[in-house]
Amino acid sequence: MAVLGVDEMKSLSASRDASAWEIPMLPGAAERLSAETGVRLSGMDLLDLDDTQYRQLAMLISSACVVVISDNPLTPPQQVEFARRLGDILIVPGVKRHVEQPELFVVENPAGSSAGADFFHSDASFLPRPPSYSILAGMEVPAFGGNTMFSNQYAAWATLSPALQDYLRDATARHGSARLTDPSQLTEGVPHHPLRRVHPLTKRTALYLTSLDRVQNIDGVPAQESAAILKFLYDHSCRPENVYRHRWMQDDVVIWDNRCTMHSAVGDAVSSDRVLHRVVCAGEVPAH
Ligand SMILES: O=C(O)CCC(=O)C(=O)O
Ligand SMILES: [Fe+2]
Repeated sequence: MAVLGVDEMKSLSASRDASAWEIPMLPGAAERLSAETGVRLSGMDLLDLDDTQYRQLAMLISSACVVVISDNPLTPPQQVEFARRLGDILIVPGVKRHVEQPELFVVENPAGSSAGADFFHSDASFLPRPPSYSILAGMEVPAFGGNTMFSNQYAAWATLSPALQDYLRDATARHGSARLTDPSQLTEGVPHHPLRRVHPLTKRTALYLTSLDRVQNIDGVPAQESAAILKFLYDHSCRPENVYRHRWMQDDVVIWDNRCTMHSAVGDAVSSDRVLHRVVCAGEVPAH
């Protein structure tokens, strides 16, 4: 049953708040994917967990930022059913939906093309309550090309200087999306989210950011100063040592927590058609 040992789970959270970790009593085996970020679970049927195990899985995702579950082929209804165990389903405005399963967004990259979202971002931060988990299922996976990368935004925060952490302590920034051409899709207006975000489950502090075309101006800070600081924070977050790069295998289910990670496709050419199905869970108003 037990997968990661207590000491290993604690060391995953490095010297930062080790109390954030719970020991997941999940079936199968677990393996850490990098020093800071990511755990792979194998030998587990994710449709066959009890409520306690779902809670532990949620805590594991929120602690490791991203969890890869191997060998779990999912039909669209099964993926939605699974996502519901992690939270309410969120329908993100402005993205193309699966015809039969409107909760699903289809990522489709024909052979030879490159994945579109090849810049680090946090999903749908233009919403007042951005998504918590995003669940991406590998339906058709190329032999090479089209990896997905994940940053660790807890580590990004923890490695800022105390002076910069202080500067950002109560800072908020306006979020938007160039993709949303119809502003009526944003019924509650453009949100201002804290840059320092305390995760509701782990209670750890993360740097909450998205791509620089979607996070605009730190409130109350002159435009040039804000742009320079946001660029520094973004580059700081996306440094290779703060990133896990995932090479997709058929039937991988990859779940990340948008409250503590950014992600980016690698924009190289895929060797064959690449099809991924995404469902996202509703989150809460970001708090600091
Ligand atoms: O294509 C990818 O690897 C990432 C897609 C993405 O950003 C998403 O599904 O939210
Ligand atoms: Fe995304």
